[in-house]
Amino acid sequence: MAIAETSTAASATSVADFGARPAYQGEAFRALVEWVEEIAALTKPDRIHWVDGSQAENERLLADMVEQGTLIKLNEQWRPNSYLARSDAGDVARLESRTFISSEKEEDAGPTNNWVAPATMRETLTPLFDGSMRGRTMFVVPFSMGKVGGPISQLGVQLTDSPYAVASIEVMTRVGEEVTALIAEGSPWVKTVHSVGAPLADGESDVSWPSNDEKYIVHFPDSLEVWSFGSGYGGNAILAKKCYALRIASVLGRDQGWMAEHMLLIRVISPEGRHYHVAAAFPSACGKTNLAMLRPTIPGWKVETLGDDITWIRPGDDGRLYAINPEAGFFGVAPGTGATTNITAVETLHGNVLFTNVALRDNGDVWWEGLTDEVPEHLIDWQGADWTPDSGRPAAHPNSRFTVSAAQAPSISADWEEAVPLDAILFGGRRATNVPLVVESFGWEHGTFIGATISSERTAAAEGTVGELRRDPFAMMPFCGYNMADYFGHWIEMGGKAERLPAIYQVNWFRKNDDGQIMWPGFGENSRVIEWIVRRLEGKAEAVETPIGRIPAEDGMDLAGLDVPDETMREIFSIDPDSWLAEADLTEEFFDTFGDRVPAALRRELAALRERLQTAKG
Ligand code: OXD
Ligand code: MN
Repeated sequence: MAIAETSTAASATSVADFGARPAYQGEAFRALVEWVEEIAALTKPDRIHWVDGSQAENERLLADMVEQGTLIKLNEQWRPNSYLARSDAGDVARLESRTFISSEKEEDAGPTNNWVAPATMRETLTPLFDGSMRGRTMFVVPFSMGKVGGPISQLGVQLTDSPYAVASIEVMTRVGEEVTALIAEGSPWVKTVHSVGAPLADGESDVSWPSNDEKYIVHFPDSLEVWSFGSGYGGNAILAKKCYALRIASVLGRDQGWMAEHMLLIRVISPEGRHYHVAAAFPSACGKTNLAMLRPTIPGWKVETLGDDITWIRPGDDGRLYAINPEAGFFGVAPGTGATTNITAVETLHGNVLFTNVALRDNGDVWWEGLTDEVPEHLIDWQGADWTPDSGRPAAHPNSRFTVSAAQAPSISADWEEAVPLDAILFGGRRATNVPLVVESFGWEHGTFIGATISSERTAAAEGTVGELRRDPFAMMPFCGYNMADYFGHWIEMGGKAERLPAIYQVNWFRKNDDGQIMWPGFGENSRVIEWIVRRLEGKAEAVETPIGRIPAEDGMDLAGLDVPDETMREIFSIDPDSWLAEADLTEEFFDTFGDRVPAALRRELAALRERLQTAKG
């Protein structure tokens, strides 16, 4: 096969330069071409298509996928320029058990990651990728995380045999010629290789969602590469997202003095018109998109969206930390997104959306649980079967998704692609017990301790007793590309890299009463917590010191018009030293799983917390 040229025999409507290799000269571009050739020699695709990111190319890809049966075109009247994909039933989510950090040394991956030595892993992967793209097109997708050429941005190239992945990457990142131009000029870039692992024999017809039962999502942090095999779904296939923007980028950040975080990013505008930038880390399925698109219930306040999932942070020249959302789109969970929970997201999805595994309405539009209060009488479910409300199963897969451009959100900031100075960082988990609605840390090291101890109860625990805690430090448990304890150390170190650090807060929307009911109304009312935080930043709100941090003084938070009894508010903020001491023991056990790699500053924070709790007990 002639690698340098694109076959024009793909279809009768091919134009000569569709997918052709761009004509750059020079060493840097040659290195890219050589790598593409090397991977093609291994994977043996029928064709190579260099993606230019143009609209015409995108339209052609989508049309080809409709013809092939991978995509269903939705009714233009209800959902213009939108498509539905139905995945294989065995390929519906990120797979943490098949995700590997193949660093040279096992201790550099740490106890929270699956580790296999790089040489052994390459011995496993090479035969899998050998011929894995046969009968298919290999797409070369140059992408930028962050605006092309931006000061915090990074480049990558994904080779993939999945046109669905190409269409998704085009929404989630900036794809195209401008990126190739930067690579040709010598900008560094990261190599990512993806195959659905379903080669086609001569004349074999394709299925609508090709994949392989065997799956690997592998990161080589020492050579800055990602290799993903067997899955076409989400983070397993859009390698720019979790694989690059978190796992590989966390390694780059460690080595280069910046941070890659699993955080949403918002701008809060006070009634006086002042701007504050807040990043927030929550474990998956804790309402990140809702906070990213918050509609404040309190008059005069406004929240603008900058990002919903990932934030990259770098020290600026002025002594502050600056943040960007490296992504260009939202890959959000559909179920639970509705007019009452997140009307902004619903409005964002008016058109130009790639849906995956949601249900299809009889009118050619989509539906999922929670979109409307009224449940349609008949649907085609995510697997293509007839569905009625009596079917006894969800119509949309619980992890069904929308892929949509961030620019489409009505709440997006006009300058959302620019870096913003960070004023506050929030850490939240889903805690039935112990953790009050909001706590202000005593400073960066205490805030780092709070981030390192984020957790959620595994089961509904009785009030006052700590249940088994599922740890998710910094909400990065599945996403840190190196030893988590070293990552804690990197956070401590970053505290020395800026003169004016963001203030750090712990929040918890999910505390329950004795009857097991969540006490705080959440959603838009979370703006009251944001308001208190901003007023703290301005030095205008009162706080009281407790052993675990500072909480709002009585009457310190604006609760006007809120229907939560004083008694409940007291419970939401109550701190039981005994229960916290028990939690401190669990934290020590958790730290011990990392042995002596946990930074001394965090051990000190734990000791200081225990001391404050003992003092409070008297
Ligand atoms: C996500 C996740 O899909 O965090 O964003 O799981
Ligand atoms: Mn996420």
